[in-house]
Amino acid sequence: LRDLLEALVVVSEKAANIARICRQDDHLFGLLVQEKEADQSNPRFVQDFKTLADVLIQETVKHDIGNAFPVLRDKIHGEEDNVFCNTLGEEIRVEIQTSSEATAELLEKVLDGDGAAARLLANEVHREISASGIPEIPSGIPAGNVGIWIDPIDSTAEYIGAKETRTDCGVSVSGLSCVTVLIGVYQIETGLPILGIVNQPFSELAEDNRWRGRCHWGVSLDDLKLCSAQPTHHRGSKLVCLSSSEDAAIKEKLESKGFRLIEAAGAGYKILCTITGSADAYVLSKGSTYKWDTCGPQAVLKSLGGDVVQYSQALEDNLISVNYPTDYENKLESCCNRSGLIAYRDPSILQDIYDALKA
Ligand code: 2IP
Ligand code: CA
Ligand code: CA
Repeated sequence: LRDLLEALVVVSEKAANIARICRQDDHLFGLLVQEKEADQSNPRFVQDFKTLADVLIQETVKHDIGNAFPVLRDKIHGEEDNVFCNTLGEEIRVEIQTSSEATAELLEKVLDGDGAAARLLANEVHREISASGIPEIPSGIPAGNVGIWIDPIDSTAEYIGAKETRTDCGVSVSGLSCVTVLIGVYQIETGLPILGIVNQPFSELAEDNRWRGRCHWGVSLDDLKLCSAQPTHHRGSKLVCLSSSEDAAIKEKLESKGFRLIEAAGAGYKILCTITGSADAYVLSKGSTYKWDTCGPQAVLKSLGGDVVQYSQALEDNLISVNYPTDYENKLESCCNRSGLIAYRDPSILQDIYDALKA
């Protein structure tokens, strides 16, 4: 399990590098924000560079983890599909090759002959990275095996739009800090997450005007709980993160019971705030998140004694963890966390939340 954790931390760092370079390299950034008119662009090539960045990150995770752990190769799932269909109806499959040159060659085909962009991206995909601070873990990968969910970029809208809005309590409402790379490992037997990575590529803007990231991980398998994060308990009012699309009635109920509410972008980011202690909980009454949004961050919360439970069940005094089935036919339908969710770190907050919501 230690080797898997290390490999996932490393590949999440690669993912964060790809996300950062697409914003910090002038040439790639130009591609990222351009609005292509359909008739101007070459229909043979990928229309939309941001989708390529997403897919490339996901394929990098699949490639590196699949190579290091061949038994997991068929069990790695992600939000994105790696087959693009251009307007001529031709399929282009993005797959990581064995060398940087070969990956660049493939990317160049997808990128309308843009060799410079292809080489920059391929360099990051094949860069050697190491991780530090990964502890010994006295446990193997569970028998009966595991599955993996990847959200290569959560908060794509913030990744492109990036209007920084911070609050006085350390939670960002919008902007690059809401972008996360999410990787979660769940145990097939129980359907529950056991290992998770939440990598925040744009955690702080350093003096050299380059972004630095932060990587959080957690392991929660039976009694074994290990976490990279040291939650800092924030003082004052009980703080709950919500989606900007949350119902007014729910906001009113929480506010009337003394909760302070913050509408922050990104499902992964809202759980991250709950992990770090910037917030106490994330409440979502709707089915607007998916398995790839929650698997990684839920594992980290579990490693700290928290969890992500189903909202509608919780209101009936039924604590059911969000869980991860292995069969899914219609991806969007069966991967949806349909019952909404409540993410918390400290279980004692749950009662207050129920009391407010049921009032
Ligand atoms: C989205 C993204 C949105 C979030 C939604 C996620 O993922 O994180 O911000 O909505 O739940 O699925 P909200 O910000 O209202 O919580 P993606 O960017 O990967 O589509
Ligand atoms: Ca997402
Ligand atoms: Ca995404």
